[in-house]
Amino acid sequence: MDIDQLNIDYGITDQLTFVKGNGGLPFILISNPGATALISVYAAQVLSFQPATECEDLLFLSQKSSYEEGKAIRGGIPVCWPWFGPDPKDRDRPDHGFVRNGLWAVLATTAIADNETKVTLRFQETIESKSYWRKPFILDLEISVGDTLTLKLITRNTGNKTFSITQALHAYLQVGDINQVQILGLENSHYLDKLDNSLQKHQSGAVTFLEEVDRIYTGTQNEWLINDSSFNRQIKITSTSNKTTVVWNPWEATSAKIPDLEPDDYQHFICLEAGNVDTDTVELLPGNEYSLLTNFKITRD
Ligand code: TA6
Repeated sequence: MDIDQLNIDYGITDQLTFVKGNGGLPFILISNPGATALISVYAAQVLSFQPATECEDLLFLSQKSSYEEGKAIRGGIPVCWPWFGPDPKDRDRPDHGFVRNGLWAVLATTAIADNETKVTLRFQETIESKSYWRKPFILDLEISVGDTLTLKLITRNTGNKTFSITQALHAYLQVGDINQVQILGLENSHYLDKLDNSLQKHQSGAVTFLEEVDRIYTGTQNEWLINDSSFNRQIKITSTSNKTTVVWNPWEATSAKIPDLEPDDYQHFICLEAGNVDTDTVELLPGNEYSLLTNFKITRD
């Protein structure tokens, strides 16, 4: 991608600039009175979002991440699509689908207001993507950067046969200290414990972290609050159209097996992922579209 041409076609004076990012990948820098953000066009991944009133980023981004075509960037908000987790057909296709490992196209950039900037990225089918998934589709991600961050993932079925997907916005949310974090909004729900043969278990109180956590909460509501007393902040997340919520922290032993994480990184993030996962599949009839929308807002008492 030609960075100069992208700036000519889509740059917005005083708000949005394309730059050559890590590994030479095209990145988008947004700076408006509401917030600053960094987005990788490769993978359509928001890497950083910091409201003007905050001194810490919303997102965790690993210092050891790869920035290489074909590899996932560790941190920010990867897009998992059209399947979540391992290849559902066991055909050795990439975990979490193929769009987090591919180059997207820039469709539009807009200054919505002085303090809000919107970018729309599109994943276009390629010969390589067709080797993973042959269904005709258009996938857009709209990213709105202002006082809050909003992502809208829109799947369109452009073929003449129904297809199904699972998906998630795999947000790596930065926290000050994992031991001082609780998630509210999942009380009295059920989850499948991926660390215990996907047994169904009951969540009684707030979610806290004392060990590795890898859970799929089913039939959930669409509003969560992360209390982070170390950073003295709350992250309020709202979402639409998802019935499942994934919560993940790899803790010490699993982190040690993940080469693009530092040993103590697990203390500084949790993944809370709004999605349609496991049996919560989305079926799309020919010509139909489906949107998954999530908003992130940092608040303080
Ligand atoms: O979202 C939770 C999860 O599915 C975990 O099971 C863990 O595998 C994690 O995602 C990260 O996956 P990745 O392929 O990015 O290493």
